[in-house]
Amino acid sequence: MQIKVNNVSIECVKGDIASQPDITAIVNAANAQLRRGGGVAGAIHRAAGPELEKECIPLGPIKPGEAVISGGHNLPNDFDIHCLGPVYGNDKPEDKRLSDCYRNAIELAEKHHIESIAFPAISTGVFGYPIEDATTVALSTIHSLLPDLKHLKTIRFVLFSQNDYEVYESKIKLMFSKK
Ligand code: AR6
Repeated sequence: MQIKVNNVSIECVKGDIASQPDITAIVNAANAQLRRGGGVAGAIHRAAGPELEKECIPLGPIKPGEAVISGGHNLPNDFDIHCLGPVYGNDKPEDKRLSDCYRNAIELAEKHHIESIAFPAISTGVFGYPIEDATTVALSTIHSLLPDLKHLKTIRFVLFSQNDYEVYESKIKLMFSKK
């Protein structure tokens, strides 16, 4: 689904974050060391090739809520933005740390004059953040940043499961349609 707000397209799709060829920057749900991992990080590093990890390791370690930017290497995207989400139950306050991820990623994208960005549902896999709450944090953070965007024209959320897609779809309608 897609909604246009303030001239920015807010989208959600069901799919693989590493297969978004029309997007300039994709976001990685990274680990602190910025090494290959499972889930999103595994898919991104597999598609990008070993040079991505070589570029990333010197940029780490990063703390929960932080974001760093690298090239896309063999991915179809020019950039990867690597965020470390909070481990649910550990990195408190989790909502603040998760919100920081989205805000820092958007700020990096704007700084590099990036027009389109795709996010996975950061922290909702191995890190255990409940999808409903994580979605509310992600969307309210993006909503609050919309008035300040100068370069970004597309913000896409890429969800792996049908359930996660439906959570995003209903919350996007709720939070963005009347604005
Ligand atoms: N494309 C889009 N979404 C995906 C993909 C994919 N290819 N694969 C999984 N998801 P996770 P986290 C969904 O665990 O919770 C890694 O090992 C998945 O269903 O990738 O932030 C890192 O190295 C879930 O909803 O990220 C870290 O150690 C969401 O993406 C740790 O896991 C995030 O799942 C980070 O954990």
